[in-house]
Amino acid sequence: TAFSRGSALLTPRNRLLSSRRFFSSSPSSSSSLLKISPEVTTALARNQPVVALESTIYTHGALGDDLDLEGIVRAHGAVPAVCGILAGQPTVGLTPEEVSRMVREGARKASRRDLAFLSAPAVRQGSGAHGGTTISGTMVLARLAGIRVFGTGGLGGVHRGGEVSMDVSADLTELGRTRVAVISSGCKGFLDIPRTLEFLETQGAFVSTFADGRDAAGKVDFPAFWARESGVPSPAVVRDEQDAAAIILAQEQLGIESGLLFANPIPEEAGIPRKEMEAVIETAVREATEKGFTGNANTPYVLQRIRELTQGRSVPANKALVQANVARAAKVSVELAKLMD
Ligand code: PSU
Ligand code: MN
Repeated sequence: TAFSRGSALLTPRNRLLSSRRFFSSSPSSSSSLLKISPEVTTALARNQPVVALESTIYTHGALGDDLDLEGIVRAHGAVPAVCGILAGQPTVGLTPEEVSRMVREGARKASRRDLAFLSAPAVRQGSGAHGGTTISGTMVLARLAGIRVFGTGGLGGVHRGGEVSMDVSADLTELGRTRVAVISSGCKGFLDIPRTLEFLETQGAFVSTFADGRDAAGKVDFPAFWARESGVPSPAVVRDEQDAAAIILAQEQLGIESGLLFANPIPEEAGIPRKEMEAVIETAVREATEKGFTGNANTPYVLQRIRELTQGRSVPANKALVQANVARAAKVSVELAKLMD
């Protein structure tokens, strides 16, 4: 995705090569390995709204099979594009049947670092393991396909104690280098939110929160997944989807390659207050450390433990927030398509 990087340095021959590789009319041509579904290919070619969806939420989320995120995207007039690695084939626009197969047969959790490893079978026309792509992995695939907007649950971040363990999600560095707009309920509430925001600032990622009529002057919290409030003010605030679309387009017109985060607080009626969650979170995080759940096993373990400790109450909240984020992402993608018309 080395679009127009230092074009002054290109010789005419290099310019020709680079324009063939990166500016040809079909967005899929930037990667011959990536499979993009016909529906998504057509929508992108026509500049119609498309929303990327991650597959980790299905393969590692255990939120049930009635999320219907694709239905939500379609109901708002956009085309859904579930991203993941199906039997060794990196894919944008997985069908519901393909996603079910991944869930049934089991998938590896795949962030940026895992993509080539899991996709190597397709290079040799063979078949391999499934990869449920995280926010990081999904952003990479979405960007390669030319998708600008991605709706999901909660961003990964700097883990509590991360200043010692150095457990910092690849989602954060991805936002630093991959121009995709992510709509999430802030970051997962068991993380170190102030440090997560510091890290995103250093990475040059735009971070904002939808105000939804609240006073925008420094009073809007960056949300904490299950809770609307975090005690940490959002670095920026956006009013609505039209605002978000204009920011996304400005970033593109300026040629800034970093990503953008639009936090969408959990719907009021579905939220679990921060105070209530705090004790549960502390237990889950402590146990994960004691039992040695490090690396990419940490987040799934903590989420699973929180589910048990809340007697399942965290699940409907998680579902409601993902669905609201995906609806919002679809609206943003529709506004973006209007602006680009
Ligand atoms: N939902 C889950 N389990 C997960 C995630 C979401 O039920 O593991 C993912 C998201 O895909 C997010 C990722 O991108 O967790 C971050 O994981 P890590 O902290 O390992 O970077
Ligand atoms: Mn991690």
